[in-house]
Amino acid sequence: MSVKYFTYKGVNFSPGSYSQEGLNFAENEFQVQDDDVYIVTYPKSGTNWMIEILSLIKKNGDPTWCNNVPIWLRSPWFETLEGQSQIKDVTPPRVLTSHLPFQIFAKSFFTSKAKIIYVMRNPKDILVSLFHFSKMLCLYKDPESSQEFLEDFLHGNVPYSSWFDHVKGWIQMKDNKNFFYITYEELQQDLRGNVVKICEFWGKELNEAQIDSVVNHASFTAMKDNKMSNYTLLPQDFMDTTKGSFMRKGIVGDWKNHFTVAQNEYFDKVYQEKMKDLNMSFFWEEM
Ligand code: PPS
Repeated sequence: MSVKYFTYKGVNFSPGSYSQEGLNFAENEFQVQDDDVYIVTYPKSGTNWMIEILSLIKKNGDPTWCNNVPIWLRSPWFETLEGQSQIKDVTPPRVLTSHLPFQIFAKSFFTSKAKIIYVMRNPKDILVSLFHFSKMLCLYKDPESSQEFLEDFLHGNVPYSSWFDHVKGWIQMKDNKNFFYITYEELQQDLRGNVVKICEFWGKELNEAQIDSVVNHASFTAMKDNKMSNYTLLPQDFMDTTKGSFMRKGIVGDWKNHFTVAQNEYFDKVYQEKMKDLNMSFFWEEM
């Protein structure tokens, strides 16, 4: 499908779900509440996995809410036009979602006591996930070839622009006590241990059985089988499930099945160049 992105303060958005006014509202007028928790991610980093985890924690491990209410209504994106109309129905403590980069995030957050959980993922796996997702979602440009998409991703010519800028922007918050960051890969390695850490960060006390329930109901299989979480309820002309599945593979390292040796070398070169001024290493680099 032919989609042309527009920019808001230099960041790409799709006209289908965003507008200049809506983004201006999200940045400058949206009122963050002190007991809000924000899931912030670059797209395809594990956003919905974290929504499911926090939905289950919010309900002390009881899956009834997750089994009956679509995931996007449980934790709307406050920068999308749909999300902005859905937020009024979210009961506190609100768990809200955003893919916004640091520099255009809701200003009122920075004077509040609200919390952010920032989820990151190996950008090579994000690229592969986004490539497949872009074929399904009417809001995103249909990729012509894997090589062209690689160039677009590395140069930030995709929705929400550059992964590098997103991570470098948000990671400045890493020492803030209201900011918790984690990777998709760490969630894969030890979901239970990280659910416990997330509960501590949020200030929620769950017993062992309740934590087990969070872990079981937030598994890839459970979410793939839950029509409230697997996005199959959306209309076909919005997300075309004949072209793929939102709950696609849910694994670490799928890039190895997609990248050529030359593409991998090129990606690594750009990655090293763009990340060299950031004095930290990421979990996926050590794997
Ligand atoms: S979006 O569209 O930006 O909100 O997408 P996002 O939710 O960030 O990322 C989608 C990818 O996350 C995978 N996913 C999971 N992996 C493991 N466990 C669970 N429970 C889970 N839920 C979602 C999903 O399959 C997408 O990754 P890929 O690699 O495409 O499979």
